[in-house]
Amino acid sequence: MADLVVYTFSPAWGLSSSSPFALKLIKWLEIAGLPFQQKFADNPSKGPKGKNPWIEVDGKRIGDTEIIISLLIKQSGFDIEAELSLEQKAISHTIRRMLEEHLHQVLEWELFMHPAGYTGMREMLATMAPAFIVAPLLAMMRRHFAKQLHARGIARHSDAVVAEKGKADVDAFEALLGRKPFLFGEHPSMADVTAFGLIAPLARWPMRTPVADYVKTRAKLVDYIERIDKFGAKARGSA
Ligand SMILES: N[C@@H](CCC(=O)N[C@@H](CS)C(=O)NCC(=O)O)C(=O)O
Repeated sequence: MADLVVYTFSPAWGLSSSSPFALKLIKWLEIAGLPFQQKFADNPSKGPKGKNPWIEVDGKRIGDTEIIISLLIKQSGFDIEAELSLEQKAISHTIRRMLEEHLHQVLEWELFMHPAGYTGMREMLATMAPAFIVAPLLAMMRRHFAKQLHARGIARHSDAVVAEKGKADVDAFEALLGRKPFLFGEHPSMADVTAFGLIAPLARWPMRTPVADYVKTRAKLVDYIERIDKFGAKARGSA
């Protein structure tokens, strides 16, 4: 396979990136055992879809983890869900959509709208950017996310309702996981690597936001995230 470069947000909270979608893609690549180089790009507007992450392969830039992974499955022949039944694949798809299209909104809301998340983001940015830029950059990011999250719907609710909605996703996911090591048994599926992307930041970040605090009380879920974190070959090249 041609050289693969993965552009992601910088590492955070002991994770290889602060971006849930980058964590998902990197975990999939690690499990596939495909070599890649991770480069940091904290401005998503530089990506082909204006979102992070994206890849560069064969001189082409490709955005969106679903499209990227479909392409890499075709190129490499590795399919993480090859052993799953059609029904299991459908369940995996449904769980992934819940996490990506709903829990992701709650996560962004906690990072940019909740005061504890916002303060934590300010501290994180202060380690990455010159001091004079931090306040205006963060204010710009908050305006951007306030608009986006209002358009998507989540920011129209009270803080308490957003927290309940996020916790409902966490509870549903935990019930589906049950006592299994991964959702469909001994090997992670697409839904598991997506859960790693979405839930690991909530389990790891130090900010006291409601859904992240809740995740940290779910011992089984925290163990599950640690299990996925250790799963897969370390195929990453130097940053
Ligand atoms: N469907 C996309 C979603 C990517 C996405 O939402 N990325 C977030 C970071 S986790 C982003 O770039 N947000 C910046 C923005 O929306 O302006 C994928 O699968 O890659």
